[in-house]
Formats: sequence, C-alpha cells, structure tokens
Amino acid sequence: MTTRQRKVHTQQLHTQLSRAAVQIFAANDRINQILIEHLDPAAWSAKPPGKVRPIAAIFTHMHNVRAKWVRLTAPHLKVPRQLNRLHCTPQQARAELAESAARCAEMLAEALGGGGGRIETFRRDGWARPWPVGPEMLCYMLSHEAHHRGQVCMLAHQLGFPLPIKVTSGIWNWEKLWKECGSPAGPGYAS
Ligand code: NI
Repeated sequence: MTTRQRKVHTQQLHTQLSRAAVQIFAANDRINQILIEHLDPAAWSAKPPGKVRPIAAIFTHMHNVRAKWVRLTAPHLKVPRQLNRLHCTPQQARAELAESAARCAEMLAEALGGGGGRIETFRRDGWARPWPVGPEMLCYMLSHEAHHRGQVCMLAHQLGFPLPIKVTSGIWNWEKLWKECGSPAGPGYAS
C-alpha cells in the first residue's frame, strides 16, 4: 500500500466509524424514547423505597450528563439546557433527550470523523482525565445510558408498573430500531 492509499484507507475507516456512531447513538436514544412512551405515567415520579432516585430523576440525569459531555468536550456545539428533575414531564424529557441525543451524535461524528474536527479529547467529567477520541468514548456513553435503563426497568417493576413484554423485548429488536432511526438496511449496513 502506498502512503496515499493508506491515508485514503484510514479516512474511509474514520468515515465508517463516525457514521456508525451516529446511527448507534440514535438507536440508543430510540430505546430511551420507547421506555418513556410506554411507562405508566404514575411510575414517572413515584417515590421508590429507600434512597433511590425516581424514574423522572434518572432520565433527567441522563440528559444532564449528556449536556455535561457536550459542554466539556464540544463547547462549540449548542450545549443542551439542564433539566430539573422535579418539574420535568415525560413529554418534556422525551423532547429534551431527543435534542441532547442529536448534539451527542454531532459530537461523535466530529470526534470520530478523523481530521478536520475540533474535538481531540473526550471529557466525561471536570475531574476526570480526558481521553483521546476513539470508540471508547462511544462505549462509555452507551454504558452509562444502558446502566440507567436497567435501573428504570427494575424500578418500574418494583413500583408495580412493569413494562409490557412487547416493550422489554422490543428494545432488543435492533433491526426495527435502526429502521425507525432512518437506517432501513439495519445494523452494519451503510444506509
Ligand atoms: Ni449516572
């Protein structure tokens, strides 16, 4: 391979990675949207036993953490506004999560696109050591959300409002998620 071919190949990989990251984060947010949509409204701010935050506070936390990632990592993008856990309705949470997901997707596209972007490191928190951009940042972001979704599903169950099976199994239908996010060919295909 010549130097030029290698350069082209590297750029192709970056393009592929950044496109996939955008689709993956969109599908990830689609799962959040499905959960909120099908959650019994009574479960939204119900107080769980013990020192556990209510479901509303979990989703506003997820949004606020995304806003922090964007503020610290890509301040040149429009930083999403913070949500108040006490006054946020499910509808507001859905709208604001869609907004912060779009910003995160923009951030990922720029960070992983290889060259030309302004983002060189991922700063997950003010106290944390920044990481050079790469697939790790995407994995970290997804793990955070999946962790909290697990809490939401468990809390809904404990509070007496279990999510229907079509929802808990639907969030694993990745072909459908991809389709709903505008990628009809499904995971792995450039569509
Ligand atoms: Ni968290």
